[in-house]
This record gives sequence, structure tokens and C-alpha cells, in this order.
Amino acid sequence: MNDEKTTILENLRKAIQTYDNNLALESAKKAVELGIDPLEALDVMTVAIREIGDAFGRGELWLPDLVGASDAMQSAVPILEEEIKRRGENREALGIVVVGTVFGDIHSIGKTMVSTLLTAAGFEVHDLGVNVHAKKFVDAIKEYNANILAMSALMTTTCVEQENVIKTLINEGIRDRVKIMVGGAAVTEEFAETIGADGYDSTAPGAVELAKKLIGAS
Ligand code: B12
Repeated sequence: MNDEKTTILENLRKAIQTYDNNLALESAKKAVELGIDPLEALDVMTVAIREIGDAFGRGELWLPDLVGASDAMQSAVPILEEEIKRRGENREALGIVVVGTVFGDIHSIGKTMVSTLLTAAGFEVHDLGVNVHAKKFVDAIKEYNANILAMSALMTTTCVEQENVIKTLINEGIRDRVKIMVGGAAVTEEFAETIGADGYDSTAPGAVELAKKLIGAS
């Protein structure tokens, strides 16, 4: 198992580095077949895609590289997410969460991981997708009677939109109805405090623990 596991995890890493959708998909399927923890498989790919992002940031890679790595990751992610949900089936409903990536930002992978893990942990999750306007968050919180709002932002230019959403909730008089957690590569603990969010975490498993803590379920 150990040799096979190492090979599969290595192939997942390689698939992201070489933009190989097929290798990503097949390796994800093998990971599930072999009973590898899907979170471990997601971690390996997350590290690899961030390295691609760093190289892009240094001007060593280009947008098509981000697209290639992202396509490869998104070939594997649904298989692993399905397994995460399967492992978490039959949990008791803990709370109602509205999730989305903020307006101006189309990065979806981390936000979707957060949604999946919250669902697997027993939360009722309403994922609004990406590029979500403040008004849409407000409407969804009212419609689903949510008690948690989780916002993702990956860019320094869009994390400020999280503050705009919080201000909109205050203006609508519903700020105190929800606990607000924020995350995504551009967000920090200090920033979360500055904008008046209730919590921040840098990982998707951490988002689940935070959500439980915020509603007093842990
Ligand atoms: C893949 C990618 C893309 C893909 C996205 C595809 C998709 N469907 O998501 C594509 C190619 C489309 C893309 C486009 C762009 N990108 Co881009 N992208 C990335 C990259 C390489 C990886 C992002 C990712 O998926 N990471 C993996 C996931 C798992 O990590 P994550 O999202 O951070 O989520 C984790 C945690 O943050 C946390 N989390 C996430 N959300 C939440 C929410 C809560 C509540 C909590 C608690 C936790 C939490 O949990 C997750 C799992 O642990 C990053 C590099 C990086 N270091 O992040 C650049 C990066 C984010 N992109 C960048 C840029 C500049 C762009 C573009 C502007 C490029 C361009 N010139 O067009 C466009 C922006 C388009 C837009 N308007 O949004 C920059 C942003 C720079 C900045 N600081 O502002 C980065 C940092 C690259 C860089 N170093 O320059 N990108």
C-alpha cells in the first residue's frame, strides 16, 4: 500500500505540474480505490498549484500555465470531493452556511473545498459560486435563514470586497444574524479582524473547525 500510495500522490503532484488532466483524473480514482485519505490527496495538489502560482507571481510562468494547472486540479477534485462527502454521510445537521467567492474574483477551487468539507461535516451548505455580489449574499442569507456566511477571496484586489459585504449586511440590519468567516490566499488573520469578520482560517479543514466553534458546536 505504501509504495502504491507514494506513487499515486506523486502522480497527482506531477499531473498539476505538467497540466495532465488525464493523469489527475486517473490518479484521483486510484487514490479513492486504494482508500487514501482524500484530504491528503487534495493537500498534495494544493501545494503543487500554489508553487505554479508563485512562479506565475515571479513572472516565470504565464496565464496559460495557471489555466493548465487549474484544469488538471479540477479534473481530480470532483472525484475526491465525492469521496469526502461519502465518508461524511449521515451526519446530523449542524448549521446553515452560505458560501461564495466575492465579486470580482473567479477563483473557485478553495471555496469549493470549503463547501465540500462543511457539507461532509454535517452543515447545510448553499454554495453561491464565484463572482458573488454583496446583494446576492444578503438575499441568500435571508432566503436560507443561514447562521454562517463563508467568503473566499484570492486576490489583494478582491479581499476588500469581503469588507463591502459586511458593510452591506450592517446596512440591511442582518449583520448579527450570521457569524462571518473569511479565507482565501489573499486573506490574513489581521485583515479579517480589521474588516470585522468573526473568524479566519487558512485551510478548508480549519474552516470546518472554525464554523463549529463560531456556532458553539465544538
Ligand atoms: C488556479 C489559479 C487561477 C485559475 C482559477 C481557476 C478556478 N476555477 O479557480 C485561473 C487561471 C482562472 C486564475 C485567474 C486569475 N488569477 Co489566479 N491563481 C490561481 C492559483 C495558481 C491557485 C489558486 C488555487 O486554486 N489554490 C488552491 C486552493 C485549494 O487554495 P485556496 O483557494 O487558497 O483555498 C484554500 C485556503 O485559502 C482556504 N480557503 C479558501 N477559501 C476560504 C474561505 C473561508 C471562509 C475559509 C475559512 C478558508 C478558505 O481553504 C482552501 C483549502 O485549504 C493562485 C496562486 C495561489 N498561491 O493561490 C493564483 C492567484 C490567486 N491568481 C492571481 C491572479 C493575478 C489571477 C488573474 C488576475 C490573472 C490574469 N492576469 O488574468 C486572474 C484573475 C481572474 C479573476 N478575476 O478572478 C494571483 C493573485 C495576486 C494577488 N495577490 O492579488 C495569484 C496569487 C497568483 C500570483 N502569485 O500572482 N487563477
